[in-house]
Amino acid sequence: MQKNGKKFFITTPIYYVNDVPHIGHAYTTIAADVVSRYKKLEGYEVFFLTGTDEHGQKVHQAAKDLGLDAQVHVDKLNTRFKELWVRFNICNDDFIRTTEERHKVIVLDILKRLFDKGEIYKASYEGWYCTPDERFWTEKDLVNGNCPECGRKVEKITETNYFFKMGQYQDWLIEHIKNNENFIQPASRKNEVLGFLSKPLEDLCISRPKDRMPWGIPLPFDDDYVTYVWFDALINYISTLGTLDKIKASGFWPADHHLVGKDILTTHAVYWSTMLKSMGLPLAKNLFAHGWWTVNGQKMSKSLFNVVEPNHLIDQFGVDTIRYFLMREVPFGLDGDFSHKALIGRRNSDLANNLGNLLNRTTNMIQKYFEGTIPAPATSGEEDEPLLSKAQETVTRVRTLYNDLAYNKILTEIWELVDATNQYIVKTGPWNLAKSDEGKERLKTVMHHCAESLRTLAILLYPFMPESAAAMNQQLGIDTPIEEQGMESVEKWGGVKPGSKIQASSQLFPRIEDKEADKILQGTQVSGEPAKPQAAEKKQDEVSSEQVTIEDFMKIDLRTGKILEAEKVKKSKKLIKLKVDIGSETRQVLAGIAEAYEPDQLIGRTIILVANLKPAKLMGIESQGMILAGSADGKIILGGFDQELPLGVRVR
Ligand code: ME8
Repeated sequence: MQKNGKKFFITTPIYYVNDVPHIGHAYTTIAADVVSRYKKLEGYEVFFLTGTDEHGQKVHQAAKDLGLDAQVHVDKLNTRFKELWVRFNICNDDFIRTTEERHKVIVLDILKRLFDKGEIYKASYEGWYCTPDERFWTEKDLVNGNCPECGRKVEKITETNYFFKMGQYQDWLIEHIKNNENFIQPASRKNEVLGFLSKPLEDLCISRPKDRMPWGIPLPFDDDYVTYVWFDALINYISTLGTLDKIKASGFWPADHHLVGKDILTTHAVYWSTMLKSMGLPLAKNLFAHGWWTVNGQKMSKSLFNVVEPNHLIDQFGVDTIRYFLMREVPFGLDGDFSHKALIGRRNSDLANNLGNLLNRTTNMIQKYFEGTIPAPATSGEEDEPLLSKAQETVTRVRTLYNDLAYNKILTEIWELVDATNQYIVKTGPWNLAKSDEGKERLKTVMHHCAESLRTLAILLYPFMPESAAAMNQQLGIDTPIEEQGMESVEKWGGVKPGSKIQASSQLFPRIEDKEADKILQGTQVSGEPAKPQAAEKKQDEVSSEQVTIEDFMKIDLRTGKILEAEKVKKSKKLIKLKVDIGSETRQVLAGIAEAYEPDQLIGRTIILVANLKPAKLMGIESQGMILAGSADGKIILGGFDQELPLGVRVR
């Protein structure tokens, strides 16, 4: 593949490490990965940056809640992001952490330069502060007295702080946005930013007094303050490249795309743009603000428990099904709802039925009619031309659609080629052609075209589903990896080599059968949380290789309790009904321990109760918790303590 000598720089937000990553973070990162991979196929030298935002109040608070030193906390949590990106096959070229020295020195250098230039000044300030968003608002910004961004309560704060002279750039910024049509996409978001800029633009408070919030980069000109987390974080997009001289020399700045969620568009469009202007650097070419995912209709956020845990989803569905679903289901820029039902639907119809089937039937027929060797085309027919021109049309359209990051339209186009190829098979009827010598000549062409269409599809799909595309390439017996074939190889039809040997393999996208689908859906119905992966169930007796965070563990409320009453449940061999005192209340609990304990043995025992387990009915009787026990060789033994503890004590 020819390199085109051009550079391309794309970024995701750097994510807060106040909690573990969720599917919303994966969404932006996968979207950036798709474009990176595509641009590489086009011959660009790509630089794809992601990372973690490790300073500020949110992160400080999260560490405090866990009783951890902030640095220890961020060192631990950033790996959760890194590991997830490996699982999702994210090909980022750098992962920047704002607590790294290489980032801090650049932030300090920029602050010093701007201070020396008179772009930063000290003043006393009274304003409304939204702690979760870490932003100051003026009275007029508030909506019904609350934060205009997140709707939460704000508190009045009077403080002396340092300010960046952001307001002076208002008119210039409005002009820039108006003159550069693609600077902010989608257009609706651009209008929102212009709306925001129609009110007077205040200067930006860029410091926090250390005695209120110590977790940040100390200001180089006043040790009593740390840098405001956004001023620090936004600089990641250039600190990755080094000093100002290096940034200019790198050829990667200005960035081609900053991908962000709509929640952080203003900070990028307004804070970051004015910061760059004051530093004398050009603005990024494009800010794309995508929409917001909800889960089963509910708002997803790290502080809510209805988060879709991406590792569980990967265990259940595989990486490429999730990458495909996220990019296909919702137009980039609009909000979407993540539902397991829709995910299963996409997997079964688009991936298993359409694409998977096309691959299977093609490789099977080449196996059957040509002993697994891709034939050279022989006699042409009138059905060929529509397929060939469809493929060329698809390549052209896909290339254009990447300019607008129209992922779902790109995939729709690609699936039109999948459909056209399936129809080509129906129209040409290989099974009939195979019946005569003349037909067999024609069959060579038909099978060649099907293989070529699949090769083209593999290349077009590679940015979205790299693993599956590589598997398709391999099944077609092609030795050259997709990365080396590049987009130029699909500009012309016929790249698949006659004589290549088909590598038969298992189905790429097995259907999720109804029974399995029901099981998955049942596990996600109530809270929107994913079902436990089956692999974990099978390995009950092994130490789980899946790690949970301390936060996950702390969601389980374990309490000491005393068994007051115990009686066997009629018609059940295993169940005993218990009355358990946990200090603040008495619970009715069913335990499957009747084969191990007589009711009388249990009364007066101190046990450990899972106190926040959702009540469930067993044999028509409600159980309001679960008591902990272990078992070996089929013998059940209740958990307990070697000394008495008061009732209702939290067990950790
Ligand atoms: O804002 N739907 O970090 P953050 C879609 N550190 N995307 C979502 C999402 C959802 N429900 N939830 C999160 C920060 N995202 C700052 C950024 S950049 C210099 C500093 C994605 O951890 C989306 O990209 O809160 C959103 O903008 C980002 O995660 C916010 O991540």
